[in-house]
Amino acid sequence: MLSSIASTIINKVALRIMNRESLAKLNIGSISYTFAPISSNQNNHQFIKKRHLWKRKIMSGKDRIILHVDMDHFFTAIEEREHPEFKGKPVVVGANPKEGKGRGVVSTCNYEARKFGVKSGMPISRAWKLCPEAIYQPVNHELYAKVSIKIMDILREHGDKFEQWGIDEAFLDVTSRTKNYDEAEVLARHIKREIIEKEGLVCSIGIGPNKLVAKIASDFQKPDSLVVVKEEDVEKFLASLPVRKLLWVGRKTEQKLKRIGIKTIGDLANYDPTVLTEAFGVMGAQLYLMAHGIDRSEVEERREVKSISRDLTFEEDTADHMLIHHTLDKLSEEVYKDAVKQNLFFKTVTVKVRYENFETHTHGKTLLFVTDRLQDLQKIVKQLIQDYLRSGRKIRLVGVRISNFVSAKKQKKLI
Ligand code: TTP
Ligand code: MG
Repeated sequence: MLSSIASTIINKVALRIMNRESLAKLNIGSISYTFAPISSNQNNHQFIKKRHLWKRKIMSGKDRIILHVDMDHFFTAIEEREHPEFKGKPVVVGANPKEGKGRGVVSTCNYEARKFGVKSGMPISRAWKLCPEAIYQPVNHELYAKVSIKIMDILREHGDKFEQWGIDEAFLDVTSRTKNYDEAEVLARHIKREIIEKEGLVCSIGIGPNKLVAKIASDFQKPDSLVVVKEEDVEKFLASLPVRKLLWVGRKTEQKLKRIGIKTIGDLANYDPTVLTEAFGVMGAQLYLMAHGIDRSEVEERREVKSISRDLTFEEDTADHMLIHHTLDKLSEEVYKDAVKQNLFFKTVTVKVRYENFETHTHGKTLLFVTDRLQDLQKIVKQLIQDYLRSGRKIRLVGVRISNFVSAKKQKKLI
């Protein structure tokens, strides 16, 4: 979330805190923070802000108003739109459940299915156990991608700045076109209505002074929600939420924080930043800032695709080299076709392997030159998978990813 400049500054501050220097000042955008020691006894500095734990001074600059829009149960909502007879019933999009013997995962499910405990990423066999009566639909990537483009085209029109964040979510900076939060709320209602009218789909919107807060707000009361968090309410809004709501806090960080008694964002905000930095390095300083709802990162359009990937879970775990190679060739073909469609040359190829015990490895190779040839891709994939096949262990899933792209247009200029 934080810009690279901000991260660099945080790095320096974190170092100063770790080196126990007497004062550390941190400037992010227009805000300046001062970490100050309260005592230096036994070389054990603690850093506090002048009033509470640290000092937060608004130096200059205009406050921003940011919207985060996230479509509700995106894939299943599209399936419901295409099949009105699904409405009101639990719907799951993902691998074929094969009456509980299926082996892939749930991509998403609608809110009716969520009541049974079904979730994204869960094995489809488990979803079947929880809700055999649900309607199970295969993933129709092509359709969802087309709808996503239309949604993004609608959203782009409503922001001074626009940034797509995933297939179904985006940030809008609406600072110059809304005088205050009330006007931003009117705009958000208009956007919700427009998406329903044009695409027949429902979304949730969060409004806040930055991307971090807007994103947490859009998730707060899903589905079909509109949550506004003004600058002055940020810390109160965040305080009772679990730390997992913060971007970058995954299960491991959550566990580590729990071990030192931190469960909520409020716990984190009140923690000694020195100890956080000692425990988590630079990430500790970032966590501390996020817990206070600080995020000066800009909304900026990134048109580039970062990577293209495809995975496949085998019908049965296998050590059959022929089958594995054949599957990887097919997956390579699929990612290759996607790259060609988008006029992309690639430089990095990565394979993913999941063994029968779910142990998962990835291994990548970056070429000296960019390529757009399927033969190159398939050859490298074969080299990369070799080490994993030697063990003779049974494999559950394989995947192929290409990244490090150069657009074909630019490439032609280079040649
Ligand atoms: P999300 O926005 O995370 O989920 P969602 O839109 O289905 O539900 P929510 O109402 O909570 O926002 O992801 C967008 C789409 O991305 C989702 O519809 C399906 C896909 N997806 C996967 O394929 N696998 C996953 O593990 C997740 C989380 C999402
Ligand atoms: Mg969504």
